[in-house]
Amino acid sequence: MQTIENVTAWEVLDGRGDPTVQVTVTTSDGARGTALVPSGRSTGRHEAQEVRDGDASWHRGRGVRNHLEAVAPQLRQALCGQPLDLRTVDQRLIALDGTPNKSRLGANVTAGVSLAVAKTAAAAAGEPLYRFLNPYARRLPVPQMNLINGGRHAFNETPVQEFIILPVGANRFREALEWTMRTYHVLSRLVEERYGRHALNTGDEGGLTPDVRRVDEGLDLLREAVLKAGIDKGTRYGLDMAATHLYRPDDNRYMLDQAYARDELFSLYQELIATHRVISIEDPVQEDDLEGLALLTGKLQCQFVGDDLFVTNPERVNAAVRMGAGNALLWKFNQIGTISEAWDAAQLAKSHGYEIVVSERSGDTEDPAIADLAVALEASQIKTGSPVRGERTAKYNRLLNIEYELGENACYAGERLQELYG
Ligand code: 2PG
Ligand code: MG
Repeated sequence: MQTIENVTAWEVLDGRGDPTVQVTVTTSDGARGTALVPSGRSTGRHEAQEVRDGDASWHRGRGVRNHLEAVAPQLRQALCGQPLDLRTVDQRLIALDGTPNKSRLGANVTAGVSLAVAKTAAAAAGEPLYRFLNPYARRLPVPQMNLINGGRHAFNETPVQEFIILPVGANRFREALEWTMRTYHVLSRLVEERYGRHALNTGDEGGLTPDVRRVDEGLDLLREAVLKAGIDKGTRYGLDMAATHLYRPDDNRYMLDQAYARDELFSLYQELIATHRVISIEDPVQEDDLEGLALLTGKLQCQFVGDDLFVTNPERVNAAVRMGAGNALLWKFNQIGTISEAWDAAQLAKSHGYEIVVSERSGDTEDPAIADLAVALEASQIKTGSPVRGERTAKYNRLLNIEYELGENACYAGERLQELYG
């Protein structure tokens, strides 16, 4: 096995123009891997913590250059000369950090080092990342295509964070992508007619930004576009409620077009599942209500995805599994801060029948690695926004490349989702 020769960490920018971490790892034999770290805005309180400089004179306090300068010698001391082995490196990072939530080194730093090591190891083996991590990987995920952005990802009056289509009936990934872009263009015309030109401005994840106050209004709009695009039969719908950010703890209500008590919210979901072909709802309740998630999962036939609720943390996934809370894991490696811990969270979830939805962050970068990770994890879905911004197309184009590379061996996860949720 090769050994790590050097680790460098620099400040670069993410897709929102905020500073983020770039890490490059090199080995004595000349292998090399570079990773860029994404950053969330609708973050969960149980996520591992980013560390930023807080120096108001540099990128509004969001800089990371001073912190990187401070931790780089420690990283080099802990890792240089060590074998190029992802698990060993991740263990060393966890030990060096020494906190329960990566708040000393910063999950932005540990996630960068961990991913850069995974890429370097793949390069050293002469394999693409997905195949290095899983030699049997050949399934392309269904894109959960977020066409309308709201909540913290857009400057509009839309309380729901993400209105999503799932092209489950496509035969291949490339067809799924064509279907969704066709729908995007039809939807753009509808949105312009009804909400005005300003609603064509895109949110953080490339979705359109009409003011959609009611949940059914957004879903109706998507359905109309899907019908006009001619892909009605093979399309299902999803929502990311990001309910943590709708929740008012003082009166225990969720703020949508009106205030909803939890049981009223559940009735709304029941209605939407029955009438609007909704097969996936992410964070349907606030991040501390695993019990509510368990109730909902037992009651309704739908994919319930834990994001802020699970934070890609094996311990939280374990708690959820024991309670029967949710049936899908939203997988973001920087929520936990190392690839191996995130990998373990996915394997644990999968072993209990949970689906995996690999996800970007709203402040993402041109690093396409989650495409490889989704294929390696055999995730049935990926969520990476609308393909009209570079940090989004980076992932879709990488998936297209993987599909071409796999050739006849490639398959598409749409059928699986249809079997599960009709
Ligand atoms: C989410 C994510 C990504 P953020 O809530 O699912 O869409 O948002 O990266 O802002 O946490
Ligand atoms: Mg979410």
